[in-house]
Amino acid sequence: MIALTPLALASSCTETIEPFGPVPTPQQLAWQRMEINMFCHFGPNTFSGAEWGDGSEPESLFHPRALDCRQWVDVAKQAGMQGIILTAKHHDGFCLWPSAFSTHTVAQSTWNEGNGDILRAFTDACRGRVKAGVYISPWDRNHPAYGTEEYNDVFVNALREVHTNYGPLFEQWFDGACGEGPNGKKQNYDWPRFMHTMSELNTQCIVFSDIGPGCRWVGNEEGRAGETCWSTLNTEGATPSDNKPAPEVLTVGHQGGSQWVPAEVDVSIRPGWFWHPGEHPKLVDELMEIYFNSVGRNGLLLLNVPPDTNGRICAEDSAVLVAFRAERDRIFANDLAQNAKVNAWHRPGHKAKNVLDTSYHTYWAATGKSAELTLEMDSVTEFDIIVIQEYIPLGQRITSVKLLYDFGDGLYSYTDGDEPACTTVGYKRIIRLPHPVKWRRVIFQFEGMAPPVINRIALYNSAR
Ligand code: FUL
Repeated sequence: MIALTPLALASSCTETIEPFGPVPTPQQLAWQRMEINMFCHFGPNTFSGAEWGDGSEPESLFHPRALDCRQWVDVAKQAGMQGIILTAKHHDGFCLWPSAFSTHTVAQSTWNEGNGDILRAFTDACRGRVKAGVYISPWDRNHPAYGTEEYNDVFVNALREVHTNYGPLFEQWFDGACGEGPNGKKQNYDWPRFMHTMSELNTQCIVFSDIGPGCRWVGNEEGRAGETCWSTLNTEGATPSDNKPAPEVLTVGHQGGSQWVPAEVDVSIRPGWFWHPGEHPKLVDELMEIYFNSVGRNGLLLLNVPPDTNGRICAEDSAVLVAFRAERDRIFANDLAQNAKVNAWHRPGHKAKNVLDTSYHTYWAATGKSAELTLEMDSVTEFDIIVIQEYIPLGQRITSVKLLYDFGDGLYSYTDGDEPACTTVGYKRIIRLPHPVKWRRVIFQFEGMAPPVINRIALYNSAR
């Protein structure tokens, strides 16, 4: 007989759970766990009132009066955000850094006598406090080479310049828009080359485009992921821009899709992407709705908060963001399931009780594709919000969740008939009930393409 050391005994009791299907890279996982990031649209449009400048704007138009990128970071942090993505170049072609590959940049402006560099100020302000990312529009309505093969070189050079001289940059945002340039021609974007350049320049960077590879467009700009939202997508044969899957497909993703390309939900706090006088931010309730429909549906929320003509985030917007954070903190302060007894069949070493702790990497591994988990309390309480998190490092598996609850006189179903409470779960699913329900026992019935692996379940009462 072989004598087992305690360590060997412990490890022999913990089964290794194999991943199912595509899984996130460590960078994609870290990205998804950021949950909410800030988008900053800033450039000549901030001063002209346009949403899409046509590239003929004089460089002198761009003249922030009191630029303060540190204030953007302060606001983002107060709002609970961990990353900011700046439009270093929008469709008008104006570069917020003194690019050597354009004559339409901060260097030609009168701001700081042409010696200023917004991208530098931005990345310096972010360093050590939040992660910095960039949006660089391939569509360029100013560049004389746009519409010719030479422009692809220009664009690759600009990418090289930004990712070599600034950073580290955690996300590169490729807008899929492709319109006409100053000579009336559209560009044939060399997407394989752009993507290849990114993989050469910055292996840590999450590359956003309509179809990834780091993360994908969610198919709308209203702040809404699909009720069903897969982080997997079939990207074979597709390219960003003209040859992308239909927006409604991007909203949902593909069950069993071949690549891990999670949804990023970009939406603006204001009616426009750029700051314009006379426009106002959304209300806290609208932002909460967006939060539930994005983060609560397995997406990452990229909330645009555009700096104003001073080069600062205005008080009205930061006040709403602080209130938005306070509302999330209030709702999610008290997990009512914390002291529950948890019961479920489990794989060795991956107990059901792991769903209650807040350590990310401990999880419950179910024994079959159909699995049931019960939470039981000593007394009756009320809840109206349920948070479920699949342990996505092992893949996205769950296809439906049914919910039964009981406060003493029999089992109730949250939905009518056989309807599930939700379909996909993924990184995070937040189910909202129309009104608080009393419970002593809640039963979750999961169905998955593979046995569910869940690292968190929590119950909240939003009315408190
Ligand atoms: C779109 C652009 O056309 C808008 O101006 C904005 O930048 C948005 C985030 O993406 O494609």
